[in-house]
Amino acid sequence: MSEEDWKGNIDSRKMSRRRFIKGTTAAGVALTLVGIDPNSGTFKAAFAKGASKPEKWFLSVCPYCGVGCGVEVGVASGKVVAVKGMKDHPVNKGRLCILGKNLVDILYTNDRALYPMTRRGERFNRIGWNEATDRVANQLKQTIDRYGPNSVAMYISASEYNEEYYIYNKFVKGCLGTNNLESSARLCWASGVVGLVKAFGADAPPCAYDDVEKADLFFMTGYNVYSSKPVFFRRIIKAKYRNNTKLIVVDPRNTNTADFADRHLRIKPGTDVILHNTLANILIQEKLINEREARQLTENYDAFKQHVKKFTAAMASEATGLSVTEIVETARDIGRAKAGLFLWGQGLNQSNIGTRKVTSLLNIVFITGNIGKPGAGPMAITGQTGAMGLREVGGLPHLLPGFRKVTDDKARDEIAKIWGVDPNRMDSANGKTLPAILEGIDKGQIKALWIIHSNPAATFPDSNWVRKVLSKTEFLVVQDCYHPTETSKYAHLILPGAQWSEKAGILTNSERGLNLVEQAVMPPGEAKPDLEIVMDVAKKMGFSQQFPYNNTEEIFEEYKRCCQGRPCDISGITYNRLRIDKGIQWPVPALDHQGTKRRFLDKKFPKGKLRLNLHEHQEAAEVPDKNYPILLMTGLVFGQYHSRTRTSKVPALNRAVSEAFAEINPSDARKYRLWDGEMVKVSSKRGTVTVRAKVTDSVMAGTVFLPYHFAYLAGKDKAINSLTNRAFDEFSQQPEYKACAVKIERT
Ligand SMILES: Nc1nc2c(c(=O)[nH]1)N[C@H]1C(S)=C(S)[C@@H](COP(=O)(O)OP(=O)(O)OC[C@H]3O[C@@H](n4cnc5c(=O)[nH]c(N)nc54)[C@H](O)[C@@H]3O)O[C@H]1N2
Ligand SMILES: Nc1nc2c(c(=O)[nH]1)N[C@H]1C(S)=C(S)[C@@H](COP(=O)(O)OP(=O)(O)OC[C@H]3O[C@@H](n4cnc5c(=O)[nH]c(N)nc54)[C@H](O)[C@@H]3O)O[C@H]1N2
Ligand code: SF4
Ligand SMILES: [Mo]
Repeated sequence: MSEEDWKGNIDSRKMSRRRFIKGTTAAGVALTLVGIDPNSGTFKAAFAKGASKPEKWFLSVCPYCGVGCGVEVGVASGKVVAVKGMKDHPVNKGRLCILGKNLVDILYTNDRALYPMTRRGERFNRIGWNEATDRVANQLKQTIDRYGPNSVAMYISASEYNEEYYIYNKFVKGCLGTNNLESSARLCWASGVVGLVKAFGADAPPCAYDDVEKADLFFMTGYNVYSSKPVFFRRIIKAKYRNNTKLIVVDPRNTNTADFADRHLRIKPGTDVILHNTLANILIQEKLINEREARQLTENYDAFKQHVKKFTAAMASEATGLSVTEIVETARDIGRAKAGLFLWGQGLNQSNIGTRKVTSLLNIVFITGNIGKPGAGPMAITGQTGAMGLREVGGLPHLLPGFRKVTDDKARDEIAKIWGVDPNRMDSANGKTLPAILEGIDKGQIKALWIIHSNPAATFPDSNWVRKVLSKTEFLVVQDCYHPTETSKYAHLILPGAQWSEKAGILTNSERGLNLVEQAVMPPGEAKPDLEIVMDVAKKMGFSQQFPYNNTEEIFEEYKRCCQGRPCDISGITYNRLRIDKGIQWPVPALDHQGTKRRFLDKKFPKGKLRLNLHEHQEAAEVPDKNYPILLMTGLVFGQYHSRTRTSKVPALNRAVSEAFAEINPSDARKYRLWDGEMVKVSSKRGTVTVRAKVTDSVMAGTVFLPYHFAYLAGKDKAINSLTNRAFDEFSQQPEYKACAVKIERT
């Protein structure tokens, strides 16, 4: 497939589909599938330029998306020289997408953070580890003595290993005595998880990737899987053509994913709750569901039936911009399916009503009985590679290990015992979410922030405001594997973290499967594994007893005790077992237990029955007006990742996309007299960026799409998040990245 294909050029996308279908008949499904995207099917090892032959291969997992593809890392003379997909790995069976395939290039760059550094005015000076950790320990201690434990916070990632989350948790909640341990999952899957909790009564992802081959319907909404999970998308498409599985895609944009759909519902942005409630109503009115079963499965079916009555197809058509026929036929497709998989992404989560969008989708899953059977259910594949582990270990301000809550007295006692800390030291109130932490700094309530493995100056909305807040933080520690990053620029202290392949740990993927990541090489310079840095500081603060570990395996063994008898029981997992059995899915209560592919086959749910949540639609926090007449949607592109600290170093990826652009509908281009390829100014009330116009009917008239990967390091006027709005979902506090008002002008 040509470059143009995934840049969003409509014509070439059509061609790719034609080519795909042609290939299906000619060369057979398997071969054709490689043709979806040459980079999602590669088995070949990628070698560093001029590298010698690997002397040894190590087990690993791709550090990018939540699919969690198994990787082997080839090492020669102490350096990573090759990467290949793991052939016997159940998730990817040897395949990698363009991101995973090019991992070698991210390691040996000239902007790796190699030494601790301290700020002197606008410059950073190298210091030793002893001085650096002394400083963190002293500053945290002084701040806590003066202002109390809740004046400090740690902000981590959802791309880390379970052992890392465990150490941060123990340090922040058990030793410092605050629950202000927050993670980038807030920006990513918070609404999805809160939705699951509201519906199931607990965080309860039920499905397995193997459900893909068992389904006869894929309902995929707000999810550009072609670009965001290429290896998984390949599997979806393969199943679709082999088994004739129907693919319905709901997306306002004409994405590459939508191009493969049997039915693409080009929904008016933001109106998903109306669509979902209407589909439910039609399913009920046309008797396409088994009401008796729905009543048995859910606790409030009759109230729900009453609630959705007013959502008629005519009303939904008006609100969503879809035709009555499209809506009714979609309901019938869902009603006819024997096993439907419902998959969603950020088009639902990243909205001021993200949780409502998710729960209204789950309502459809439940009333149609698409739960507790193979091939059916809500399949929540998180964005980041460590997101599931983060939830199990409790790396969030309301959780403790093993899906326990910080507000639960018994839970705190149980964990305090395992941690060897005084339970009275632990806070019984939820800690602060990232929006509240940043607000807290702005208001002077939070004095010290330690950021590990995240780049909020690039990725949080309204980034001009974020930069202002970071620059007034009294003590800001940034622990990253690169410097400079958008965020490290504001640090008082920079700590060099080892990155992927330079440290060990376990990752849980989106289907609850655990995999071992081995340390393949030593970190460069004086960089250290993130958890070692945190333990060094903890020990200097007087908590040596709590951190006696010699290696990550010992940390894992202690963490395991927190999971015994919990939904995520992993008593049957050891490092050694994971060297052989890849991707065992929790619960795994014993060593001879094979893991649990699918949950709830017995229809026994955490709270007995499932809950149908009754919600109304609400418009975005900021809607277009006279001055800012266009709706901005942001999202990802194939081949670039997040703030690009890693992917901007990879030539193969930069050949694909190396600059920011704005997809603009031809009618808007005419209106504002813009040419394809020229530089345009996109402004919101909060900021302005200058990007290249890409005129395409991939986006609807009155909307514009910008990839969010570009920020200040790409150029002063390139920070896409300087445009976005600081509006959050009412339940999950996830930002509304998919809607704000902008204007477009010629430069
Ligand atoms: N290449 C690449 N892959 C990645 C990442 C990356 O940065 N780059 N990041 C990873 C991470 S952390 C994540 S979270 C995932 C995200 O993966 P996705 O969720 O697939 O990505 P997005 O582009 O954020 O959003 C998906 C779609 O939502 C649509 N959308 C916008 N508004 C609405 C709406 O109101 N309703 C509906 N139904 N749809 C709407 C957008 O048009 C977009 O196509 O990708 C992961 N994979
Ligand atoms: N406008 C807009 N904004 C968005 C989104 C959107 O759709 N639109 N999507 C949101 C989503 S879904 C997400 S997940 C977030 C992502 O937001 P972030 O997590 O802030 O983004 P990353 O660029 O992945 O930042 C990770 C940082 O950790 C560093 N790093 C990598 N590996 C290691 C390591 O092992 N140790 C240490 N110490 N550092 C490491 C990287 O260099 C980088 O600076 O962005 C969100 N922002
Ligand atoms: S699909 Fe996701 S996990 Fe697999 S190689 Fe690509 S980015 Fe990595
Ligand atoms: Mo994400």
